[in-house]
Amino acid sequence: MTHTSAPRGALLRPALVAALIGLLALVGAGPALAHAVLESSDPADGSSVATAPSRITLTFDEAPTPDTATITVVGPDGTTHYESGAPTSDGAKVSVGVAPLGAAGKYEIGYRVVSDDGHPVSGALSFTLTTPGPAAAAATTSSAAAPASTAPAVTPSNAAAASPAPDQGGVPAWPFVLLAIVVVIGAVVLVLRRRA
Ligand SMILES: [Cu+2]
Repeated sequence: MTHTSAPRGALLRPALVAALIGLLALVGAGPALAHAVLESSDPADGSSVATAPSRITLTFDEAPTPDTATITVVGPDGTTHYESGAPTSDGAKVSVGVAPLGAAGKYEIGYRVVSDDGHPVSGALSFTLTTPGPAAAAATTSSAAAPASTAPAVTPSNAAAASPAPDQGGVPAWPFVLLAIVVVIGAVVLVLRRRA
């Protein structure tokens, strides 16, 4: 067995060298022909962050054409944009400012750059904000104050049930409207009786 393996190895060697040369040629030609590819990001794709980032940075394997990038940051509601200002290019890094984030949840980052070879490259990634951002604090205080002022403390059980789901504010509102109508009718009846 050892006698046959030696000549086989000798015959295989030129083929292996040829294959390696071919591979090196492909690798060498590769980056010149390929588009820019996103290598990393800050925050990282799929990561969870407790503190809202003030800036999003995308790092490509090669420098995209400067001033061709667009970066969007869309909040958990799927409509609110948080990107702020025009993206800036620094070699292979493209970044954009981020406005104060809102509710905790998944934030989608969309990007589009033009490769050095002229081809547009686009993609999407996301990160999850685990703690509501500064913009959410203002929103929650205003929405928390709204049901407290409109709903009188007549039925504490209703108020307690309504607070965990503020988006269903329309459901607990009608008993109070009904109560107001009853009170008005009662007052009218009392006034009419006194006059009679
Ligand atoms: Cu290309």
